Amino acid sequence: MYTLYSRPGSGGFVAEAVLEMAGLPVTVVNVPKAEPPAEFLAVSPLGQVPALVLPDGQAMTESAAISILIADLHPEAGLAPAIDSPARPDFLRWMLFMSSAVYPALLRYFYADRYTTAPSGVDAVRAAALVETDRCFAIVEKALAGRMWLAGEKMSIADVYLLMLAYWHPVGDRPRDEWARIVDLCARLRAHPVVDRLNRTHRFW
Ligand SMILES: N[C@@H](CCC(=O)N[C@@H](CS)C(=O)NCC(=O)O)C(=O)O
Repeated sequence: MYTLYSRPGSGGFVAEAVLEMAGLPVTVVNVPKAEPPAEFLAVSPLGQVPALVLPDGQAMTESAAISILIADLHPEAGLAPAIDSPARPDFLRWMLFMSSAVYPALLRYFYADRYTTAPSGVDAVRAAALVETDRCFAIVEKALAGRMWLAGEKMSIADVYLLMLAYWHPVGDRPRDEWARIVDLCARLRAHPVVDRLNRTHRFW
C-alpha cells in the first residue's frame, strides 16, 4: 500500500494520477497548509505536497521523481516511454523542464513573499514570475508542434503534469488561449477517466 500526502488543487494531482493510472492501492492523506501534522513533516521537511511513502516504508518527495518512478515500475500502464525508447529523452527533458523551470516560476508567483526580504518587493517578484511562467509555457507550446503529446505519439504522465501546470496559470483563461497546442492537449486529456475523476477533488476546471 502506498500513502500519498496531497491537497486538492496541488501538485499532488499528478502523483495521484500516476498511482491511479498504474492501478496501485493508495491511501491519500489530505494535509492542511496551515499547521501540517508532524507525521507529514517527517516525510516532507519543506512541508510540501506531494510526498509519497512507498510500500517498503521509504519516503520520497518531488512530483517529477514520484511520477517517473511509478511510471517506470509499471511499464504495463504505458505512462512513460521505455528507457531505451527514442521517446525517452523528450519524456525526461519535459518532465524535468516542467518541475525545475515551470513549477518554480508558478511558485514564485503564488508564494512571492518568500522570494524577497523587502515587503515592497512582492509585486515585482510576482510580475517577474508571471513573465517567466509565460516564457516557459511558450517553449512547451513550440515543442508540441507536429506532435500529439509531449513525448511524441503516445500519451505519458508528462502530459498530465503539463495539464496540472496549465490549470495553475494565474491570469486569464486556463490554459491560455494563445497556446493552442497546450489547449488541445489538455482538452484530449480531460476525457481520460482518471483525469476526469481526479478533477472532482482538485477542481481545475
Ligand atoms: N519541488 C516540489 C514542489 C512541491 C510544492 O511546492 N508543493 C506546493 C503545493 S503545489 C506546496 O505544498 N506548498 C506548500 C508550501 O510550500 O508551504 C515538487 O515538485 O513536488
